[in-house]
Amino acid sequence: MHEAIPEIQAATTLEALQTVKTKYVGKSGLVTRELGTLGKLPPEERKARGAEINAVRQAIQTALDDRETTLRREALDAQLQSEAIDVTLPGLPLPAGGLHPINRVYDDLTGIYERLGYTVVEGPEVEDEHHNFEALNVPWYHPARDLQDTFWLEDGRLLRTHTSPMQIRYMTEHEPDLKIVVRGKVYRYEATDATHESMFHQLEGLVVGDHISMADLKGTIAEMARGLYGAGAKVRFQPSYYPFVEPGADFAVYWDNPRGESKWLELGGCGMVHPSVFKAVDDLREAQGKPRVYEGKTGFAFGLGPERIAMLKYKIPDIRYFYANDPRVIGQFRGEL
Ligand code: FA5
Repeated sequence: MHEAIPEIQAATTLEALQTVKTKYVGKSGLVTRELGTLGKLPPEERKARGAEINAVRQAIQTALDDRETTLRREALDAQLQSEAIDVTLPGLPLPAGGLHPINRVYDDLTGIYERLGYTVVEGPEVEDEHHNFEALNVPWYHPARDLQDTFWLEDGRLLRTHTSPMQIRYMTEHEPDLKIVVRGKVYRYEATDATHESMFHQLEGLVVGDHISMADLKGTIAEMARGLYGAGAKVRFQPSYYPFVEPGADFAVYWDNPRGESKWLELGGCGMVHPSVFKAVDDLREAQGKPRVYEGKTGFAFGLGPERIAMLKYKIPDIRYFYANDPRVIGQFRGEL
């Protein structure tokens, strides 16, 4: 039994210690069994022998308790050690996502318009013919429908070819005065090249009120150009034709930078809202039991492609890079939100 103490000392885990404990002081352990033999001794020896065994058992129990305390403390120390956090270590960088370049340009643009008091809205990409064409003064026989080749859906609906149908939707729901910009995807069934995609984005503007003039439109586009390209930015308007405006124009921004890469950037179309559009809106409102409130109003609208701005800003030579999901392109926009 005198091996008990060295065995206890040698136990390096709580499990090993439990084994030693069972071996000596468990129910059928050596010491317990020894105590059981007392009854067979002659009475005069019993007392002395009993005291002896009890002393041994006491010594073993004390050694067991001490060892257990030690092992538990060691285990706790080890755990604390392994789970310790060194708050002085530099943090691990987390892989950050990034905003797509088109969303960055959208944020720049909508930021400019929000500061001018515009409301930013979005609308459905699946449209009906009435909102995408008819109400915008493009009847079915109109050659302008060929200008925007359309993806038709099976149920006669279509993927919107521009964001202009939101002019109709918004005016049907809201009364003037109003100032909105619409952001979203548009689709055209056309061959792709470095500057044309079959899915791209537009930013549409619409302002309606009393005595809105072409001068207001030009001032607004100029303000946007300054917001994008600084105080020296210039804008150019050239007459153009869109059935839903009269007069209509295309506008370009003179893009000037210190590296001498100045050029005119053709951005989009604009014009004064055509009276036929206001009439179509009033007709829709009337059919819904709403008052006709657009007759006699004036307004301007514009629509532009943010891809053009992003291509110049980020020096992306081909529009198709935006949507090819090549991580080498998109990865360059990580981590600087
Ligand atoms: C329109 O879509 C008119 N709805 C714009 C408008 C709104 C005029 C309100 C008047 C009043 P357009 O088809 O020109 O117009 O397209 C507008 C802009 O979208 C273009 O200037 C160009 O920047 C961009 N765009 C047109 N087609 C593509 C294409 N396939 N890929 C990328 N961008 C395109």
